[in-house]
Amino acid sequence: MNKQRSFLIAVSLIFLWIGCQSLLPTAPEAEDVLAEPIPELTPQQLENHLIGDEEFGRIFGERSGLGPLFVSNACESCHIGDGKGHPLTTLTRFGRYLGAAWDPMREQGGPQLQHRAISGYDPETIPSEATGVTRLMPPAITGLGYLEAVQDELILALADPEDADGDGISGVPNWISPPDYFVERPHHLPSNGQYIGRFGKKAGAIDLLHQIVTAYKEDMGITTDFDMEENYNVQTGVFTGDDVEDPEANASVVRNVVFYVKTLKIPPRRNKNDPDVLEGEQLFRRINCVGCHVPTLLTGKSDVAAISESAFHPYTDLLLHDMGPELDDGYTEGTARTSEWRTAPLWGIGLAEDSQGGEAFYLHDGRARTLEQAIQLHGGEAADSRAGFTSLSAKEKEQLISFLKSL
Ligand code: HEC
Ligand code: HEC
Ligand SMILES: [Ca+2]
Ligand SMILES: [Ca+2]
Ligand SMILES: [Ca+2]
Ligand SMILES: [Ca+2]
Repeated sequence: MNKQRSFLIAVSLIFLWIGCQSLLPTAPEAEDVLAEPIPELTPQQLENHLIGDEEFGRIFGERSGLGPLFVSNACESCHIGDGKGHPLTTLTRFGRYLGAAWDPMREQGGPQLQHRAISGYDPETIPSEATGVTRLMPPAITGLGYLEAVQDELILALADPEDADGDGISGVPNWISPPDYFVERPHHLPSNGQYIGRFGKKAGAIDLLHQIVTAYKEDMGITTDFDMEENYNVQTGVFTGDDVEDPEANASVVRNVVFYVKTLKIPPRRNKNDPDVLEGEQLFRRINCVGCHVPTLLTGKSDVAAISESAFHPYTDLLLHDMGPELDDGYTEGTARTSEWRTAPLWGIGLAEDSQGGEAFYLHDGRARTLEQAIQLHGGEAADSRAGFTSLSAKEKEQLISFLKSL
């Protein structure tokens, strides 16, 4: 990533230069910046946040434990500026159905592909037996402390598995078997030993610790106190790790990174009171985008005062929805079906281009290049909502898009 860093520095220097030339310095407005802590943190919390930030940016190499198999070498290499990632930094996952049962193909290196390896090791390839392959783009990771603190009770109240209210939208949680280091908290309501997943595009991770320990291992090949197993290449039958002593990141490092992500601020809104934006917001309700993209959720108690018992606006219900055949990659996690995805939070969607290199890529793999295309690819439970969008006048469509861009 050194190359990328120096590229970024070079680019910012050029911009600085252009800025001086045109006498218009272009420091980003605070309201456009995602990579910032929640403003109300205590001095101690802010210090922990900054320590976590440092670790989040840490570049691993062969001498610090990278691999033997890996995808990239730093959290920040995929989550640049904490914003939505680029299709060049996708994670590839695969699996297959054995009869009715989903098989993540662990004996063949599933579910995640590590397409890179340190010297002396072979990277993985996608086995020909895999029937489902998906490419997932990094989501923005701001405001996640709020999503983590939503009580299971509320998520279950939003679910409507039998579509009792007849609006064509069901919505179910993804039930996930917890890893052995998982600690249940008062807001969890397990069912048969499984917990509601809420992070990842299929809602495969129960909490931030689960998501981040998995990222260290599967994305970078970094062992932690929580998961001491290296990423072996089971495809070639090589069960030797690297030469770096395990754990390569200890529990306090991992907890600091969890705290960093947990205390990143909510994406700021822009042009909230613009008349077109306000009109677009009404349309968003009228064509029932809110049936899944629920505007307001509530948190339970949290050790971070700002997060505790507050209302916030992520535009998700954290539930899985059948999005129809077009978004079905034949791959899945937990109890989700292959056509089901967790409602993508829409907060910060208007800032996507800033972290995607000035272009926009929407939906789980970035296949949609405009917000309109993203909506047109909504099928399944969202088909009525899509039809509602199609029947809007050109002006109304623009207003709806202005609203999305203000989020
Ligand atoms: C190779 C690129 C890559 C690396 C490296 C990486 N991530 Fe991610 N991250 C992703 C992708 C892609 C997803 C979406 C995964 C999914 O949907 O299951 C994701 C998801 C997440 C999420 C969940 C976001 C949400 O809204 O549900 C968090 C939190 C996160 N990553 C944090 C981290 C941290 C912390 C690290 C370093 C320890 C890290 N990531 C390393 C690509 C990466
Ligand atoms: C049935 C539930 C449902 C309804 C109704 C729905 N959506 Fe979605 N939406 C989703 C899911 C699930 C995703 C994630 C799909 C994916 O990543 O492939 C998504 C993704 C999106 C995205 C892309 C987000 C990103 O990060 O790339 C946008 C934009 C969006 N929806 C806008 C809308 C609008 C506008 C409406 C109303 C016309 C709407 N949605 C109605 C469930 C829904
Ligand atoms: Ca390692
Ligand atoms: Ca693998
Ligand atoms: Ca319903
Ligand atoms: Ca090691």
